[in-house]
Amino acid sequence: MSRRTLARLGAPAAAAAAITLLAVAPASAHVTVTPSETAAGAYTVLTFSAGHGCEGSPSKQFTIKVPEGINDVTPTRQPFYDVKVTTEKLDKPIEDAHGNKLTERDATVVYTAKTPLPDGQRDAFEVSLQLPDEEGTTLAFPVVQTCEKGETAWVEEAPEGSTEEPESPAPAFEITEAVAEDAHGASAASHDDAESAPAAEKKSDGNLWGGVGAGAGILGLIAGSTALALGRRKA
Ligand SMILES: [Cu+2]
Repeated sequence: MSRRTLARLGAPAAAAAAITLLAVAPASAHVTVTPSETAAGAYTVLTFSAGHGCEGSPSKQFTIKVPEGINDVTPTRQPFYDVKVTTEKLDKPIEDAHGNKLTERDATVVYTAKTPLPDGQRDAFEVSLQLPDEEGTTLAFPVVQTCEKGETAWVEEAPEGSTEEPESPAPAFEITEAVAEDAHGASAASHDDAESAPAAEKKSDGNLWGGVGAGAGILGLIAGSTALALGRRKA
């Protein structure tokens, strides 16, 4: 990623607005985000979609900025892109959910196209992460779309209470009320339990291998009976 792109991602909204005024994009499409979950503290998969190039120019790269309050992201592989997560040093080390000390945080996710995405075709990128515990906050993920000719910085955030959409809005959504006892909370809790109970984990590992063995046996039986069935059909 160029120094300029990094600077652009950090650029104040006003400066970014001035720059993006030059780019004329259709009102629809844009680069958008669709979260699988929006509840505070929930694990979510964000799907970023790009609906067009830069004024007709094919897209080469999408750089997604990880907002403050999120330190760890996992991108889904995308067959048409190379994906890379860049990190940055934290001012103060923090402890993650597993008790590990973190000195760095994930700063950006960069999807680089193996073949440029033609204008008029869309593509999507998934990033999984845990949402911060900040109900009611609008979470914005600024994206820089780099094209063969030019780029579009989807980094503008609508002023508080404004109904007017900026020219190139940053993909964003609102964090909703935390869900106490849903499947997500439960799975997060059991994940933590597994981490803090190595004995239980070992036991389940044993069960897992036992399960695989049994599974292989069953597969063998199925394969055998299929062969038998095929043999019968042939005969
Ligand atoms: Cu658009």
